[in-house]
Amino acid sequence: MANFKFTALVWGSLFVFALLQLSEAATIKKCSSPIVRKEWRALTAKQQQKYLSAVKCLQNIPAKTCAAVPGAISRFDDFQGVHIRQTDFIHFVGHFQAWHRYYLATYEKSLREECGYTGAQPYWDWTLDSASNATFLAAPVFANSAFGGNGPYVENGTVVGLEGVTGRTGGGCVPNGSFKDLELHLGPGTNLERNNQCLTRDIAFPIILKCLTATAVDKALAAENYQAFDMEAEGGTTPEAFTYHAGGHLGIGGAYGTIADIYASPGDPLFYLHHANMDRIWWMWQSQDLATRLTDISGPIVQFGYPFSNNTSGGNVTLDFKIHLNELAGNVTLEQMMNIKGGDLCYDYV
Ligand SMILES: *[C@@H]1O[C@H](CO)[C@@H](O)[C@H](O)[C@H]1NC(C)=O
Ligand SMILES: *[C@@H]1O[C@H](CO)[C@@H](O)[C@H](O)[C@H]1NC(C)=O
Ligand SMILES: *[C@@H]1O[C@H](CO)[C@@H](O)[C@H](O)[C@H]1NC(C)=O
Ligand SMILES: *[C@@H]1O[C@H](CO)[C@@H](O)[C@H](O)[C@H]1NC(C)=O
Ligand SMILES: *[C@@H]1O[C@H](CO)[C@@H](O)[C@H](O)[C@H]1NC(C)=O
Ligand SMILES: *[C@@H]1O[C@H](CO)[C@@H](O)[C@H](O)[C@H]1NC(C)=O
Ligand SMILES: *[C@@H]1O[C@H](CO)[C@@H](O)[C@H](O)[C@H]1NC(C)=O
Ligand SMILES: [Cu+2]
Repeated sequence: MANFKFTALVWGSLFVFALLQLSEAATIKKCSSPIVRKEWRALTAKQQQKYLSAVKCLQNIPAKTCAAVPGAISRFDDFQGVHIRQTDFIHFVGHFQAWHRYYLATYEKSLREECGYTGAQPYWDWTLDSASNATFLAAPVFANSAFGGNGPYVENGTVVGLEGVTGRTGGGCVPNGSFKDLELHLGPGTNLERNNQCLTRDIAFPIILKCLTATAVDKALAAENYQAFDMEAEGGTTPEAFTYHAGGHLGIGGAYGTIADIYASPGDPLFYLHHANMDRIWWMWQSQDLATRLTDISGPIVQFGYPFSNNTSGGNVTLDFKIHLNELAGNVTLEQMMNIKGGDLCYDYV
């Protein structure tokens, strides 16, 4: 009798288990335990070091894209190379946000799967640092134990960002922090041949004080539809029209800094923290009305369709528009990138 009950219990449990499996398969790729992306300063010192070590690991394992990118040496270069190759198709377009969301998730996946990182991609909420020149320089991301600070001032360098930018203060090789000895291999601009360079930064405070503020973020969050949101996030191409996307790139990169290079900017490891913050802001905007905003996507397919004009003569993006990351990851539709906790993505922000 006891034996029968036991057997019945076992078969009963197996039946329930099988049902659970079936319902799991029926729901496509559930995201039940998303990894959690946190602000840089919310990580413990140990977690910060683990992230930095994982990035260094990517910089030290061999490239996979050499056939297309002759100068690529490391997996870190692979990512930079894909951005260089796609720059003219992924900025000032309707799929700007989704492309960068996919790019970051793939970078995060490489850190985890190829470099043993167990955390999530951190973000940098620069609004916490942009009150003044001094508070900005004291931002934890610029610490010696983190990404290092500005480059020393140089009078004359190679312009990769904004020529004649007002208030530039650096331009030289970043002399401290985890990446002071980083050797970049690609760029400047569209160069995909081997060209060893250091990491440079050229902080220009006027852009930072204007663009990396809570006011700038709130303006984007108040947008009524995706296109208006994205136009606010991407801003224009002149200092008067810069918003927070350009604010991070040209405020930190100025004229001569790596992150100011529209093509080769992912050479600065801070790129990924700036863009994680941008992605978080998109998610914050979506989260205000998920029922509508998980499917709200539009905007020109051709580069510079905005800001100058809403030029959709090359077409508008829709949910079934495809994006890809060359050799790094396959084609996905914008629909697959709309939900950070569904489809192909599984992460969250705190
Ligand atoms: C890093 O070097 C720059 C340029 O010399 C300097 O301005 C900055 O204060 C240094 N940062 C740290 C944390 O030492
Ligand atoms: C800056 O350097 C470039 C290239 O070395 C040179 O052609 C140019 O004259 C220099 N400009 C100034 C203002 O020193
Ligand atoms: C902040 O830095 C800029 C240079 O980027 C400089 O022109 C300005 O005077 C500085 N402001 C203060 C209050 O130090
Ligand atoms: C482009 O579209 C945006 C958002 O829909 C709108 O605010 C803006 O006025 C339009 N610009 C032009 C030049 O039509
Ligand atoms: C609009 O985009 C097309 C490419 O689709 C381009 O040829 C044309 O010059 C653009 N027009 C304007 C006004 O920017
Ligand atoms: C793109 O969308 C805009 C706004 O909805 C519309 O005015 C335009 O005609 C569309 N263009 C194309 C090529 O579908
Ligand atoms: C990805 O999409 C592009 C453009 O639509 C297409 O040419 C290519 O064959 C696709 N690749 C795969 C693996 O589906
Ligand atoms: Cu980009």
